[in-house]
Amino acid sequence: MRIDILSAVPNLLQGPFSESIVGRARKAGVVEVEVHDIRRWTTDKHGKIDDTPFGGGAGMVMAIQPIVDAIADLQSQRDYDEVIYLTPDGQRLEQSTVNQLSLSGNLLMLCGHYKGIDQRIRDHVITREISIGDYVLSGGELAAAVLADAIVRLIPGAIGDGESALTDSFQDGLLAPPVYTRPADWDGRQVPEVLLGGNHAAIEEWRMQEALERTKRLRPDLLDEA
Ligand code: 6GU
Repeated sequence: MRIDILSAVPNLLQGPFSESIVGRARKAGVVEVEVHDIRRWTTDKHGKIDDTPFGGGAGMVMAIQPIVDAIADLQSQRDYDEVIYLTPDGQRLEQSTVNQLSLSGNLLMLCGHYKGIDQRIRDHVITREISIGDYVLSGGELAAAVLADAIVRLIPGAIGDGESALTDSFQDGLLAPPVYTRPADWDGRQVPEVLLGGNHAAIEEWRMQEALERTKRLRPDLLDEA
């Protein structure tokens, strides 16, 4: 898979894609992630990438020219399955969307800034609009990092233990069960007996019960959906 990200603040995205699972997946050639500075495409002599809103009002709008030229340039090099705009008024991200996007070949992500982008780009160029929750970030970069991370960890080869992404919270509509490690007795607090016994059927049954109980208690809305 390849992920191209268009940003007005590309340096924000260096850290999240250099470490951990995404960093390793890039080094292993499982995924290519390229972050592009939108300024590279502006024809404005002062390097501007924003403009004033028609009709007046506070705040600036991202200029059309650099965005449209950047997307056209990237699209001339490869076909994108989706051109995604990260914006707080997009569709709220869920695991089902991440799963679907993880099957893509090429994804293009545009990080929103200021008051956003001209509505005509949203109507005619963008194929999907995503928000990562009902709160406002200073720009779409951190949201793009969240989205890319969630996608990349599902690509075969990104995670060493092939099973572990399948047992993530939300993959079966439930929160993940609790986990424990050594010591089995920590200042008198014991690890649940069943986990020490080596009865794998009993352990699986216990984990399912715990996942259900935890979901009922913390996220009953997930059970209503299922
Ligand atoms: Cl995608 N962008 C911004 N600026 N804020 C957000 C968001 C995106 N998702 C949630 N809040």
